Amino acid sequence: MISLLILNGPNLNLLGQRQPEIYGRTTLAEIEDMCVSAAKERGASATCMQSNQEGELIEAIHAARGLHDGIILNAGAYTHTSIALMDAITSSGVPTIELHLSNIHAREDFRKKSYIAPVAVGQISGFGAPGYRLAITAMLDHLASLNR
Ligand code: CA2
Repeated sequence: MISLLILNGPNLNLLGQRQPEIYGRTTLAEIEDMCVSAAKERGASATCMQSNQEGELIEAIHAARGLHDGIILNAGAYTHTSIALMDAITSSGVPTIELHLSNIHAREDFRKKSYIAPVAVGQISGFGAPGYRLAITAMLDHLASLNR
């Protein structure tokens, strides 16, 4: 069975509690439940993790090698700063989709730079919580295309 890692970075544990005009009202727990159900409906499994620590996110990406087939990563603000996360994705070799709730290209200039994008399969940005479901579908399609 295909196994996906849904990895969320800093401050995303606060979802649904503050700034709903930007990030919506869905909590992280609701998003994680939705990811588990969406993966299951498609015959796959999803494991979810959130951390506010850059090092823990890096460890999770390293550990994903051999354990998970794909990663859906919302790296939060580390997206725009972390060469270390970029290197972790490259070294793990696990196909990764970059995900954002908001459209990072329609916001401040500093959010337009992503260190994740060059090493990701692709980017989903601006669709809110349903974007996670889109990312799961996109990842499963991508993994299937690799085996064709
Ligand atoms: O749009 C996204 O998903 C972001 O990755 C969210 C990050 C932001 O730094 C990125 O530029 C885009 C911020 C996550 C903060 O989440 C909060 C949630 C509720 C209340 C406050 C912050």
